Amino acid sequence: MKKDTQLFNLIKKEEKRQKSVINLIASENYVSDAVREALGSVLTNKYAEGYPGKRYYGGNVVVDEIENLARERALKLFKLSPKKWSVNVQPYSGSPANMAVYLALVPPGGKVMGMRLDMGGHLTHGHKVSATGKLWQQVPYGVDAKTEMLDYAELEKIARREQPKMIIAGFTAYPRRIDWKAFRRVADTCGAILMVDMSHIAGLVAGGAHTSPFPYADVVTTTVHKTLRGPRAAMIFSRIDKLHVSGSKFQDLIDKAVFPGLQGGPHVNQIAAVATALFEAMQPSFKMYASQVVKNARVLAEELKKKGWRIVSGGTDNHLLLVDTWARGVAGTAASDTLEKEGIIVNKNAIPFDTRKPMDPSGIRLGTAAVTTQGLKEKDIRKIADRIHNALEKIIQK
Ligand code: DSN
Repeated sequence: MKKDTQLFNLIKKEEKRQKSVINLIASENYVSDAVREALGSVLTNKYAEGYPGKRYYGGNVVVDEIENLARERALKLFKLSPKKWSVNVQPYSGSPANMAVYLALVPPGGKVMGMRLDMGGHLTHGHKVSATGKLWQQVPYGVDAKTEMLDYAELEKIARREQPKMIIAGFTAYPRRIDWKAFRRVADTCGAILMVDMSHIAGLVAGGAHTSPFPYADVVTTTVHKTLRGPRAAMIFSRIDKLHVSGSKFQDLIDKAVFPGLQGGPHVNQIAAVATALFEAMQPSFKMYASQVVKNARVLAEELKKKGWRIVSGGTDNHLLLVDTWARGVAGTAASDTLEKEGIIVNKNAIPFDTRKPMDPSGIRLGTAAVTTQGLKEKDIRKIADRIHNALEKIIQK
């Protein structure tokens, strides 16, 4: 067959781009060759609708072993007993994973309490442009205006007043430690299910650099491709001992919602790559990685602060930080475009109580997961902070 050099060259070009930039996109990372090998393996040829031992297609003996291995490793990595927790490793990515949990556990039109998108939540936490906000009713919450951090007493008030069926804890742009126990208390004030979406910090939880939500949550969703450094994919964990008001097990409702409710055949190559990433995250070196990610983010925040940039909430406890560039007259788009020209890739991002529009908000979001994978340490991060500062200063001087 004729070789598709056009596409091959584009992939090479993107590979070169990825290698030549400083990637500070908080939700990205660089996977290992082993993860990419699994993704590009013959497993992509296989249909496997159903679950291990209960498939609609023949020829799934090996695939069953692969999916079971991914499930075993997922539970082991997060120190979960298979007697207490179940995991579904079939979601194609984070948005369908979250959607599946809603479909499984909350009747259409029911209230779900989630963080507002412009305060650090995710579209699928009930935002009106997402199907989750059209099929369910979002009870929004945000951060405190002064501290720019979660105010759990305020959350409790909202939960008591609104009586949501489910509360979602987990964020895409929240730089601070999350108090899972406080979220449990909030959920218990109104008998809500507590769903944690730990997508951003899953790698930190796995590596012991953030407290685990599992002792407090009923359901935990996560993508695999952020700090966890796996392929684009997601997982849904649910407590086995928890019964839904309908009397069914959470696990059964969630499995049905993923397949056949929302998805068709699972991407077996992706599940194998998830298993590979979970294996890698169990190695002692991953603990060091997770702790270095946090150290690097902290140094980046401190250095930028010293140079006069306002960091939302005053700093960071995890892998990301938000810089309020507008405080010095630099809009988010100008900041991210200028940095890209300097070889530093970030994303523009709304800051809490943003007065500017989402397409050109007041800040940028910076994360250290990808650069830490490349081996960067505090001294390198200080140099990056200098480069960011110098580039942004140029805009102010214009
Ligand atoms: N789009 C992801 C992020 O950048 O945080 C969340 O899904």
